[in-house]
Amino acid sequence: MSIYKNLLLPRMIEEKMLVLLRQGKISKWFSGIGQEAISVGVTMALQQDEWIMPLHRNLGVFTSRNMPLSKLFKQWQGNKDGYSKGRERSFHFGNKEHHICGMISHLGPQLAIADGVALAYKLKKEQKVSLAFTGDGGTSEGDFHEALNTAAVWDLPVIFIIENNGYGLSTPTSEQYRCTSLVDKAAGYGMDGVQIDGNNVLTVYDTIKGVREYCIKNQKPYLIECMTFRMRGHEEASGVKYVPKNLFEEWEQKDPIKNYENWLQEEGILSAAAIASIRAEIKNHIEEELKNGFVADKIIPDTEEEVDDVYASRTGSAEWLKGNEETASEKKFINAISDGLEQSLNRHPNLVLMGQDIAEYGGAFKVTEGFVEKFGKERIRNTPLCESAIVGSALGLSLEGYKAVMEMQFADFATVGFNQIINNLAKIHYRWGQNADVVIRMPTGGGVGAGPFHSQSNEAWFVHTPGLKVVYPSSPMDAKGLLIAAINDPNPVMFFEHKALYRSITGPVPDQYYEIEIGKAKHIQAGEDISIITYGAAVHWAIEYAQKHPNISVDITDLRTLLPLDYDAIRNAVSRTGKVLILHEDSLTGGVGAEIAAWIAEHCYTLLDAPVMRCASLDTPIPFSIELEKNFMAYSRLGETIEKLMAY
Ligand SMILES: Cc1ncc(C[n+]2csc(CCOP(=O)(O)OP(=O)(O)O)c2C)c(N)n1
Repeated sequence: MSIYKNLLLPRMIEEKMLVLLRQGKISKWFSGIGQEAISVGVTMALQQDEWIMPLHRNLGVFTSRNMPLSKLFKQWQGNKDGYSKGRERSFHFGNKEHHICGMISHLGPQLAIADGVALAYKLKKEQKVSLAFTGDGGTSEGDFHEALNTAAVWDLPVIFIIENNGYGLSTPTSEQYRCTSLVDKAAGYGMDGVQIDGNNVLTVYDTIKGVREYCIKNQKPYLIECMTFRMRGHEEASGVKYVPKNLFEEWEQKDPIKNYENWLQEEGILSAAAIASIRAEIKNHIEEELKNGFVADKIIPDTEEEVDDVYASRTGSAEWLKGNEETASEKKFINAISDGLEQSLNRHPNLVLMGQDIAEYGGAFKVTEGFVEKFGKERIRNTPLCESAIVGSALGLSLEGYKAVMEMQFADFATVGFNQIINNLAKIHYRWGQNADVVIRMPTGGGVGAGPFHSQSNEAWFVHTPGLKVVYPSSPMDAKGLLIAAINDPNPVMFFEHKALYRSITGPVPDQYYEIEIGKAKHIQAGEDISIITYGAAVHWAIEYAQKHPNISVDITDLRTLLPLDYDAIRNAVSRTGKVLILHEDSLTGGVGAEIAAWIAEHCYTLLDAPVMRCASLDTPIPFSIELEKNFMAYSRLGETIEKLMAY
């Protein structure tokens, strides 16, 4: 009976939604009519507190988790009292209380989040699984491969559900894949799988129950291909012209609700009268909830609230560096980072490190050398070569209260995890209030003749993304304190470590655990002629220049954090000399310097005695040959730029 009610509810809601759509009361609708048995059977077979990663046709997941309909209606209308304060459409939202993680439009990224949740269950030794959905179209995405492979290699209790409804928008499966059945792919990952009738709710329910037990007992993932059909267009505006009519006729006969109703009647479980009465009851429920759902105040935008909600607030006290620390040791930049990581691992038993070759090998730069012996393979995790899945897994860990630090082997490789960083990590708190407690370490920069794909400065890509924090230390003391602060910050932090500083820069590093506040610049030295505002390795270029040119009095500010910028420090730097040079290793066009120059022009105009100048690297890819690389680097034009500025 509860299965029947749960199955009927999303169908009847959808039928109502289609009417409301025609009346212009809701904006977009992706129909799951014909596929309900999958969402409902799956959700009912799991425990209420096991995370599900649904997609756009999985209304039955939301209703079977008993989300109040009135609030769902508010969500679909873009109302403030929905699940996303009007910031997200249709099913692009989640809710921690119901253990549902909302999708982003890109589909595939959902899958790796389930890996991270399953990893958390595994580490906590909980008897639980996570479950993620994909369509047949989504199986062609790299994210599908990465997530399944990672789950298999890490022996994670995840259930992957493919809803094979024959089409990805208008693309039939014949143009989507070449294997006979999608479940055949399971073998390639070394996992088991099964293909089932997705239109039979009891088959779905029983299969998931069994597979759930298998995943928990064997600590393994499992792939289930549910054969089904989409009875309406991709979304309501897209029509169904491209689908042969006979398919609709054929699948109409296999309608999951009609068939289950017939079965219930044949078995004498429900009479026709009982069915009519359940339908009437659900209809009334929907009408009632709709009434409540339409009682909603219009959104009055509050800019402050919009901006505030981009980041999660930090709770608990911080242990700032006070300057009177009792003991300090001279350390290389790289050792300061290791120190910060090690102390954080001791401080937070829920902190997990992930990255390629970071365990026994110690990482490409040996930052985590010796960690696996101290903290074990579970917390110091070698990953397969799949940046996107690991960023997604880091987010999944965060859903279950873990902290994750991921090492990009080189900052350049963030490109293959870009979508997860930019669209999942950065936006999730604003979208539905879930934080992403993730730090991504980014060994960055050139100067070591490593060519175009091991030397890039790509911080500006991330500075442009609300929701991220971007930290870029230049000294060993700052590196340790800022890294610890980044790990304590509940938001996603991109932590840039200039590779050329790793072993060339040494400085005093307090031995104790301490934090340096994110978002605060440092005044490196006072001067009267020009102010250099800079960060990273370029701080050392500025210091060196000043030392070699005692005739010029150079004021130097190290930004330390690029998002958020310390505007007070920038204003102070401008006011000290009236002549500003912004210096960075990144290329000129669209670099962080452009943003700072624009801000100074707008806010510090009266303090200026000269135009704001920038010294940056060439607008070319970064070349391999040492001579070409030197020519590329901003450093090679620093002297002439300062002379120009001095001439004003
Ligand atoms: C990365 C990406 N590319 C393209 C799209 C546009 N798009 C949205 S849904 C969809 C088809 C998805 O098909 P499938 O995975 O089979 O799921 P279904 O809609 O059939 O349930 C496409 C191409 C998208 N959302 N994301």
